[in-house]
Amino acid sequence: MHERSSDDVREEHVRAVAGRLRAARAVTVLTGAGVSAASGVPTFRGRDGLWRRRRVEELATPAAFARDPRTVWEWYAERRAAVARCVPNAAHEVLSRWSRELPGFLLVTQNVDGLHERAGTADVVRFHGSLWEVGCWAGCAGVPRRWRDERVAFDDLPPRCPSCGAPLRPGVVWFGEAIPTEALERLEQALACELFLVVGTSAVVYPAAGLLDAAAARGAFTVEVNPFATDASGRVDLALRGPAEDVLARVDAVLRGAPG
Ligand code: BJW
Ligand code: ZN
Repeated sequence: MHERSSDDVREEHVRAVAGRLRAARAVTVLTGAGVSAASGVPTFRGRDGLWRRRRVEELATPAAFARDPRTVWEWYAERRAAVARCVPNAAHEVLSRWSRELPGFLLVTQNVDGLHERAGTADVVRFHGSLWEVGCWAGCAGVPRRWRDERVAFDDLPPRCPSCGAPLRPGVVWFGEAIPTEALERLEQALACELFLVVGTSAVVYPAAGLLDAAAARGAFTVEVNPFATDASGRVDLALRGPAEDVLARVDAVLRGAPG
């Protein structure tokens, strides 16, 4: 199913990462869409990343929503329905276990699909919001700023604010919008780590992509897990060139086995 396997990821590198995971007092993992690829969730910038021949940079903006909320909502409604049919894969499961078992572990995700949460990950920092939240586009005072909404079918698009009737907006972060305060408040903790893993992201979207350099500047050892080279590849201490669900499972097997 995958174009690449982790067969060409050297065992000594897998062991090196497991050793660092075991020894580190604090570990941060930044994930992107590639972590959910094996669950069947399309990535943004791969071959399957286009929706009706549009790029994410054209759809995921406040201006696109203001111009045509119905079309933007059609994209989100389709993605909700698709993600609802997906289940977490081995990468989510391993990260969930680490979040519960490794001291000082923190997961920061750019993903909005909720699969880390469904895998039972403790304390997920959501950098780009959630597909499963909405807010009032008019920002009216009659409703909270964001609330959970798990509908996968809508009578009419865009859905409307129950208080003022303005369109509801997806609870995600679009280009030009600020990262949620709750996520920014966790940055100090996220960067104060000894090991920083960047998994399944093209590392082109900022400020998320910059966390890697900020952690490295503070002394973290940095590792990339991705089947392909990315913007981050030249900036990490170690690149494991394979799919997350495979590479992380291998690291986890070493971690759980006899000390190497
Ligand atoms: C596998 C795999 C497998 C495949 N295993 N891997 C410089 C500094 C700071 C900001 C900027 C800057 N230059 C430009 C900016 C602005 C902009 C930006 O970064 N633009 C760039 C495109 C140039 N950033 C913003 O606008 C951000 N906000 C901001 O800067 O605010 C400033 C501000 C401050 C104060 C007040 C107001 C404003 C916001 C960015 C929001 C991004 N939002 C999106 C959409 C979310 C909603 C939705 O989902 O619809 O987030 S865009 C989209 O990209 C989504 C993703 O989270 C994000 C990252 O994508 P990701 O996860 O990396 O996916 P892909 O598809 O790119 O990559 C997948 C990878 O997986 C690939 O590498 C594959 O190889 C790999 N893979 N299978 C492991 N099995
Ligand atoms: Zn409203």
